[in-house]
Order: sequence, then C-alpha cells, then structure tokens
Amino acid sequence: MLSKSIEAALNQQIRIEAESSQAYLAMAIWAEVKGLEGISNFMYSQSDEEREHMLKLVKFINERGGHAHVSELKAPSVTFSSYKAMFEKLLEHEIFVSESINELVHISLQEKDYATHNFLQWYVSEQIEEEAMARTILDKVKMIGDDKGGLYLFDRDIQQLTVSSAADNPSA
Ligand code: OFO
Repeated sequence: MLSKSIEAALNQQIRIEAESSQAYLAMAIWAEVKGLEGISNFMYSQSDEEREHMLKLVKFINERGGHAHVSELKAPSVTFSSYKAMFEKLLEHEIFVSESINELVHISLQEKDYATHNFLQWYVSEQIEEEAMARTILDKVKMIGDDKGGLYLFDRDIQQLTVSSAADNPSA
C-alpha cells in the first residue's frame, strides 16, 4: 500500500511525464511544419515514449492501492528560434526530469518504501539513456552549425535512428 506522500509524489511525476509528452509533441509539430521530417518523426516517437512512461506510473499507483490522477498540464513551448535551440531545450528538459526522478528515489528511501524504490530504478536507467542521447544529438547539431548539407544528412539520419531502434526492439 502506498503512503499518501508517496502517492502524491508519484502523481506529480505522472504530470511531469505527461508534460514531457506534450513538450515533444510540440517539437514534432514545429519540425514537421519546417519540413524537417526526420527530426519530426524522432520527436513524435519521443512523445509516445513519454506517454508510456506516464502510463507505467498510472498502473503502478493503481496496483498498489492508490489512485492515479490526470491533472491540468503546463503548456509547452511551441516555437523555437532554431532546431539547435529546440535540442538544447530537449536536453534541459531531460535533466530536469532526471532531477525529479532522483528526488522520488530519495523520498522512497526516506519512507522505506522499497517496492517503489525498486520500481523507480527503471526510470533511473531510462533517464541515463535519454540524457546521453540528448547530449549526443546536441553535439552533432553543434558540429553541423549553419551547414545546410549537414542538416539535410542529420535530418535523414535521425529518422533512420528512430526506425532502426524500433526494428531492434519491436515491442517498444
Ligand atoms: Fe520520461 O523519460 Fe525522459 O523525460
């Protein structure tokens, strides 16, 4: 059974995952309108993943005798000064999410809720991966600079990255 404070903290994380999903949806739309199809597909799939992260929390809370909440969400940024600015925002957001997960892990230990602590380990690993991916992408973006040819290839490659990751892991 979840304590009230853990339940509230997990519900707060539901909100953060939902806001992440909306933030990446807004990025997907912005990129699509700009004709950056590969980047857009990548962001659509990131948005779907964040929704999965949210649903995992919903199920966990309900299974453990709590009540998952769907709450009002903060509106995401919908325009970006450049695709580089957009990827900077992505990394910044993932760092914020990692901090939030760390805080949750801390609370679960304080309350000696080892089931929740165990559940959260998946999110800890996921954040390591997502932060690393966001950093790698941003490094590439910085390397490309204003090179239009570089952007063309990057847009093509990031799309392949999405497709090949999906092929590696069809259940994802
Ligand atoms: Fe939910 O994984 Fe990133 O933010």
